[in-house]
Amino acid sequence: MTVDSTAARKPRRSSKRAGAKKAAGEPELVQLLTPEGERVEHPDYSIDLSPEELRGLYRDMVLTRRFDGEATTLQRQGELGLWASLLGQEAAQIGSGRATRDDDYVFPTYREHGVAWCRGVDPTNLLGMFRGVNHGGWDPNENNFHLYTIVIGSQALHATGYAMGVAKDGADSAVIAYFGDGASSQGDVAEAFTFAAVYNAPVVFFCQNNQWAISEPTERQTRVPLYQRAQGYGFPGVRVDGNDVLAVLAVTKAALDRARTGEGPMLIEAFTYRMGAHTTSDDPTRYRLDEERELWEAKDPILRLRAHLEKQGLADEAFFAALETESDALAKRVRDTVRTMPDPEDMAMFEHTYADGHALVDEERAQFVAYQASFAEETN
Ligand SMILES: Cc1ncc(C[n+]2csc(CCOP(=O)(O)OP(=O)(O)O)c2C)c(N)n1
Ligand SMILES: [Mg+2]
Repeated sequence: MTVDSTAARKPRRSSKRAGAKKAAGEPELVQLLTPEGERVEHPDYSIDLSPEELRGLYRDMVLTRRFDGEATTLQRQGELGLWASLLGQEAAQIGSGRATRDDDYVFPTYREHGVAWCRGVDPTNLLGMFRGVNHGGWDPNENNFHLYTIVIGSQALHATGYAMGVAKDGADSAVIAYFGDGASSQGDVAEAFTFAAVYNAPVVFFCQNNQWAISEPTERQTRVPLYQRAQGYGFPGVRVDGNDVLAVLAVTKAALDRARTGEGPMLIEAFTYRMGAHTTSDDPTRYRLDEERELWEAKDPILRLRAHLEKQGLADEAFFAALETESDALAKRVRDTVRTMPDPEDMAMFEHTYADGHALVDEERAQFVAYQASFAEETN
């Protein structure tokens, strides 16, 4: 796979160019694959993938969507407490996830199931947390993929601090911090931008602008396109078509390479759409119109790569059929594993907050013991 990474070093601002799509009233975004599945060139970012690599990206997106759909179903069946679907954001996550190197470090939110997949985290590990049977579900250092972070925006600071450490170690790896459009309003993200800029930290800020922060639209977060915020901090920002896996891969690879070679942070705004609910606890019909979703369905990240593969004769029916079988097997494995996950010990949740214990935790443990005992009394 070859990616031209010179672009991120010298961002250009030509207004008319192939591959730079502009919706009415919106700034241009980097695009290498149109919604119809046609390859277009971009003067700043290019990519040259083999048919096998293209099929690989398609496979990643299909399996991720299937896994995500299965998780939503499991929640509806009462097997998970909650699920945050990534439906619609597969290209943003697979493109950026596949751009990372093994020695890079990833700081996700709670929705980065596709990135986790690229990093080699077993999908069933993600579900343990949403079932409430573990405190996170995986060892962050095994795949350089940090634990899911629910406190909005806080991982931007963790990533920046980690990247400052990477630079001090003289390592040539990079760090990537994921966050959403809503998180961009958090103080933690602003502080992370400042520290990253001033210390020239090797961190890429990857903002998935999925147009919504629960029920708040992006226009409640910013008066300028989000990627332009970077300019005020002194590092480059770029908006990429977040439903175009090729463009996301090229732009993220360039940004990570740039960070690795000591050129500091960069902000990527992946312009995409949350096709489902915020989480399974949310009902988006209360605050947005079906027409909006339909507009975005026409830009579906998976369908456009499929169209490209078919038009170019890069994948045959046997490939798609085999992938369908593989998807079914993944869904079955996920379902079977989740249903048989052992429940944790009642008291386990008090064990890992402090290494040496804490008076408040002791008090809470005692309260919980009393609470549990109250049930025992009732049934006796
Ligand atoms: C500090 C903090 N404030 C509020 C919340 C509640 N909350 C959970 S998700 C969310 C919206 C996040 O939106 P965005 O950053 O756009 O990410 P998305 O969910 O769209 O991926 C909020 C406000 C939280 N988890 N943490
Ligand atoms: Mg959002």
